[in-house]
Amino acid sequence: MTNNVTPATRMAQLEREGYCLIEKVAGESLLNQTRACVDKALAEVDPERLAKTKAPGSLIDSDEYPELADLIGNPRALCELDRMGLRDIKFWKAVIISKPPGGPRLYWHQDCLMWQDARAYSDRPPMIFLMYYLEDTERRNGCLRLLPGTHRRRHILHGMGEAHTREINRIDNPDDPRFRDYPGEIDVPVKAGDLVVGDARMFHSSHANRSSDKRTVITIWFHPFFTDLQEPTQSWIHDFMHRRHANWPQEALAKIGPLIPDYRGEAAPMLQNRVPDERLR
Ligand SMILES: O=C(O)CCC(=O)C(=O)O
Repeated sequence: MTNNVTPATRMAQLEREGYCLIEKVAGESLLNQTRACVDKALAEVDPERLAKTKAPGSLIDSDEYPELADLIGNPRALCELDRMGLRDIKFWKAVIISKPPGGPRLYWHQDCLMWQDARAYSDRPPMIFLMYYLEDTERRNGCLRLLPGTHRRRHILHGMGEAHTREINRIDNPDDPRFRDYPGEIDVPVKAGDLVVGDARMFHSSHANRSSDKRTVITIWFHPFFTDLQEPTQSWIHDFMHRRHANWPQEALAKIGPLIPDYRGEAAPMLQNRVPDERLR
């Protein structure tokens, strides 16, 4: 995609294919600050925990890392999303996913957690990801892979099990079909600082890292048009975000102020549901 792509064409691509790319959204200083946070998180993580998530690489949540607030609240990204027409966006969590040299490919999965919500069967994504890669990526060091269109269309992968279970994270079965290639898949190589915006309902994965350096992505989960989601969905996002980021200092929370969910209704939080029903065809 080139720089003369307009917000409207990006939005159309997000709706049609499930993703779009926005170039040069994080500058060198923000990238370096985020890389320092990643190094700290990787130094602190229990190696036994890393062994349990061999397929993705590190899966370190933002709970204890308020240093990520600048990236999550990055005004350049928020401005571009606004220009695309994505409004009333609320934050759920961010994850540090660092694939070490030699790290294997990731399995195909989709991350929508609210398939009971009518929004999951509409053109308006109930949940989107913002992926910032901290290194330039290509197939050799584990770039992102996507199956465009699968956010709105049933695929054979929908019947192959849920994402992020212990077994698939540990690669108990290297022949699991979720590690295979599928017709229509594309590679999404990017430059550090570019932003991939994607629909959480779309199947995605990554290539193995065959380079001698680690490859890290910060995945940030947002919910656009928050108040248009069903109340139990809003309640769950609110509850999760506030509980998991309870230790963040005010200064960090202030950097993501408009993104903080503020559900004030009475509905109990939804139960997570990763499986689409018959409404997905
Ligand atoms: O590691 C990657 O490139 C993809 C990360 C991913 O699949 C996710 O954050 O859900």
